[in-house]
Amino acid sequence: MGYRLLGRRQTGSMAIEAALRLCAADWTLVVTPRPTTEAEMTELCRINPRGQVPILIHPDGTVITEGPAILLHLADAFPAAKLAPQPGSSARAWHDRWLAFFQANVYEGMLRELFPDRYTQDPAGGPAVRAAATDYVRRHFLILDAELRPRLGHGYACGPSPTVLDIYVWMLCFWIDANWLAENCPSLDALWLRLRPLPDLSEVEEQHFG
Ligand SMILES: N[C@@H](CCC(=O)N[C@@H](CS)C(=O)NCC(=O)O)C(=O)O
Repeated sequence: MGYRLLGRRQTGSMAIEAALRLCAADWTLVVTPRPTTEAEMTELCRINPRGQVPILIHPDGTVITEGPAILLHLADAFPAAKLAPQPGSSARAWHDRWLAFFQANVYEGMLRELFPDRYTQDPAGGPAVRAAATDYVRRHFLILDAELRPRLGHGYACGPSPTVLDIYVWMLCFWIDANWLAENCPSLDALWLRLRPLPDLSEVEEQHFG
């Protein structure tokens, strides 16, 4: 039996689907709608106590959650796909630093934009949480844009072929205002536009946003 990915459209499973395709893994998607009842939530929490997707189940049954952990596992398990620099190298340290940076700041900030009421006990506080989150997300996009600017002459963040860092950035670019991105983050916008037509990525885009 291969990998099983629990995910659904327009969620963090988008990057995992792209990586599974790029490494030609044996996998199936288990479409997992957002739980709507307590029983469904209890069931999902048996697998991931956070009740969130994406969840990758390894062929040996090991449960892997947290997008970057899943992506780095796939990069290491399928080295021929060159989805990350060699483990232990300084290039890998740089790569993992910015992957972690993007999850901790951008992805989590986007969750505050999407679900502001979860981040305040003030019943009227949602709009202020959302506005602050939008600023926060944009500030961190600008930091990564400046970091990538001198590197993209190589093609992608780490050289001539995309790594899971590029794939993660590709996914999160769908969740930010495209006009703001084009006007303020020329490096990330150029990277996004270079990644979108790649065959595996464009098929995943179609499944999530088509
Ligand atoms: N820290 C997790 C976050 C995963 C996450 O927020 N998943 C969202 C979909 S993109 C989810 O399942 N949300 C449902 C909920 O929180 O109720 C990761 O980086 O993978």
